[in-house]
Order: sequence, then structure tokens, then C-alpha cells
Amino acid sequence: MKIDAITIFPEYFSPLQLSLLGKAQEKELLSITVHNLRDFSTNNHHSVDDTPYGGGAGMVMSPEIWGSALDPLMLEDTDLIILTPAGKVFDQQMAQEFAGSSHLVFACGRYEGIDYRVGEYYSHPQFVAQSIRVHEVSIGNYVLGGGEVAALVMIEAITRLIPGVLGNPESLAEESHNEEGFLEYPNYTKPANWRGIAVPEVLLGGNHALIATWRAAQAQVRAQKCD
Ligand code: 6GU
Repeated sequence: MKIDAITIFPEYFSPLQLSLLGKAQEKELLSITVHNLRDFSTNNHHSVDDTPYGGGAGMVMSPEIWGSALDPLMLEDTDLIILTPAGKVFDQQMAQEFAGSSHLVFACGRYEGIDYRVGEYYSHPQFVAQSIRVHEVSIGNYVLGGGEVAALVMIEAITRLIPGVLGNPESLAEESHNEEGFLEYPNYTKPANWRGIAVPEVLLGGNHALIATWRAAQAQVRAQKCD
């Protein structure tokens, strides 16, 4: 999978070199390129935003600069993800869908967001015909200063689903076995008694059928608590 991220704060993406994602890039399962939006600004101050038509607070990011940054990345078969608190809320199902993509482009807006025409433009039939799909995505119902952290969250959730990226593929298999896909049963390790709290008895015996039943029931209890 190829990932491009466009941002005015490339440093936000340095954690992607760590841990499993760093290794996945070394193994060439994944290739992540971060682009500085300011490099595409042609004015003296390298500014990327302007005042909103219609008035109001804040600044809006220029469609011209975004167009220059995005055009070279809009290759055949690409998912363009525009990060905005007004987007569809990201969840595990969406992560699964994006994990099947060959090219993700994350457009990280700051200020009051990106001029709305950018998403409209790349949704035109000419781009649809090239298998370019535009998605407006939010990571939850709260407002962040920009899309960078949201993109990081999405990249972590999506890339761990790519075969070979996760260190232990059994973890993925177990996740997909349980009904909710990701709401797991509680886990314990040694010691069997910690500060007076004992590990549930059933886990200490070797009855795997009984353990599976107990875990399924516990996952249900957890799911109900989350509702
Ligand atoms: Cl994608 N962007 C911003 N600015 N705030 C958010 C968000 C995105 N998702 C949730 N809040």
C-alpha cells in the first residue's frame, strides 16, 4: 500500500517511523510519503489560507494550493481522504475497507478547513472514471485543531490490517472471530493474584472449551457496558 499525507506540519507524522509501521516500511509492505503543503504555495509568505467568502471567523485553505499539491497524487485507483470534523465518522468497518486500497491520500486541513470545491473537483466524473474516490472523514464527535492527528489514527488502524504488518497475525484472527470485531474479553497475565485481585479461576485450568465460552460471555458483558 502507498500512503501520501499532505499537511502544513510534516513533523506530526514522525511517529510513523516507529514500531510496526517503521518495520512495515522497511519490509516494503507499506510506503508513506509526507508532503509539506507550503511547498506548493507560490506567494512570498508561503501562506496557504485566505479569508472566507461571506465573512466569519477564521481562515480557509486555498483550493489553488491544494489543487497543486493533489494533482500529481491523483493517480488511477486512489482513495482521497479529506479530514474534517463534518465527515463520516471513522470506524473499524471503514478501516477494513481502506485496508483493501492500493493508494490512500490524506488531506489534512487546518484553520476552518479546506475550500469545499477541492472535494467537489476530485469527485467529477473524469476522476470517477480513473477510480479516484473522495471521502470526507472525521474520527469522532469533537473538534481537533487539524486533521493530522486524525490521519495518524486512521493510518494506524488501517495499516495494522494489512497482511504482514502486524507482528502477530493471530491477534487479528482473534479480533475478527469475535462478533463485535474488536471488543475483546479481559486479559490477564502473571501473577495469578495481584494486590488481592485473583485471575478468574476458569483461566487457570486447561479447559479450552470452557475458557472460550467464558471469554465470549465476558466480551458480551463488555459490549453491553459500552452501549
Ligand atoms: Cl478529521 N479534523 C478535525 N479538525 N477535527 C476532528 C476530526 C478531523 N475528526 C474529529 N474531530
